[in-house]
Amino acid sequence: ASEHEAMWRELGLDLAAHDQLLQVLGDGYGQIFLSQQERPEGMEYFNFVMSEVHGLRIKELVDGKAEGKKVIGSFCVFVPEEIVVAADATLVGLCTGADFATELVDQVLPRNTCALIKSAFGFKLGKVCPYMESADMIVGENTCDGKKKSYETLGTLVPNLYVMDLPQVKSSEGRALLAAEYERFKQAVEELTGKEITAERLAHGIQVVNAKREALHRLYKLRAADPAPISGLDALLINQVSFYDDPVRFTQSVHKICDELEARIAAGQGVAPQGTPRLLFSGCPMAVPNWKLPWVVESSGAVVVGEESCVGERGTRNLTEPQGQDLASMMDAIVERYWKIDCAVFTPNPDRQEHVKQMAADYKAQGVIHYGLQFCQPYQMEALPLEKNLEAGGLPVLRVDTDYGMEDVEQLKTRVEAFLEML
Ligand code: BJ8
Repeated sequence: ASEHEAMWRELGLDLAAHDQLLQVLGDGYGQIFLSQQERPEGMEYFNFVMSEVHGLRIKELVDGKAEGKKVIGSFCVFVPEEIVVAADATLVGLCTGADFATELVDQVLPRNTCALIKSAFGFKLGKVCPYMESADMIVGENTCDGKKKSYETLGTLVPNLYVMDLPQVKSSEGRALLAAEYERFKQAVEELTGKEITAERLAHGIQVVNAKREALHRLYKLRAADPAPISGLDALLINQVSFYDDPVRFTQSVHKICDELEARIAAGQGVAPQGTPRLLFSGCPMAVPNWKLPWVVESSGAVVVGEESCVGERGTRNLTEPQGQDLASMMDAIVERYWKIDCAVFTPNPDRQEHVKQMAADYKAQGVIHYGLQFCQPYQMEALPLEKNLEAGGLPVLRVDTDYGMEDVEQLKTRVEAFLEML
């Protein structure tokens, strides 16, 4: 029995189901990650984090709660972490990348709901997510129709749902809505934590979160090298861990691995030989433990060099850069920073196309794999014009629509191999 069993029971987890989940997670991790060749030594830290993702990290959160440190869960990169950190609370990602308790989910959501939404419900209904159970507040956001309508149901399943409204058009009215919603969120966080968010505290929140993003920017840049110094799988994992880990410790660990990657690049070392086909991912977020597509791609003889995704550069591209050190300037900088996120729920959304092109050029990708989750209308709708635009510029695109099931792995492998041959 795990030393954490009492804690899990106290959080209300279904221990038998939870054991089963950890077993599957551990097996999948071993098969997909630990079997990779030439992994950087710095990945040891992330192995450890993953092995303790429901253990030590939850213990840290629970211990923090005993001292009054609140936990806030979110499903979207529009929830400003700066504000949460400013109130000495912890933001954790609740998006999930695996099917669970599917029979229970089918009783509350239509079958044609995307796997990401279903997964969050499966983890709640199956009582296997210690993050969800330890959250003092869960933030839902009005983005795609699937998410915003499903929060009406989620609100009946969790006691502490807070819904954030978001604009869909980048107009001045849209920006004003975002600013008003961030102000309302700031007040809600102050109420939850009992801490007033002063200019000094917010400056600290901005500094901590920017430092995390800058560490990731350093990692992204190093992936431009050929041979690639780190696999796409490991880089994705680091992005995924950024949603759970303590931000300061995470930042240090990313810099540490970057030091190692720099040395590798200087020595001409990589995870795959020079000249290995290089691909860019673009599309829906890949939440932990969704490793299917990069695993298929990298076991087919290619290397993934970037993710145009919210678990990737769409989520971390911009920094919060206040013009002044007063509260109003900082809040305005936060609005400005998130306003630039080019999620497909916005209409129109031309920046995303430019970012995909820019990333492909920066990381010397020879092709783009568009990753759409089945039933995700925003990203599936954008995939077609994006494909046309990129191919007109000479960049081949493979459009993949899939879910979290493993039934299509062989078929995906065949398609990826055929795509690689034509590069
Ligand atoms: S900012 S991408 S994290 S909303 S896959 S649930 S869109 S039907 S996740 Fe997202 Fe925020 Fe946008 Fe990023 Fe809906 Fe599509 Fe499902 Fe999705």
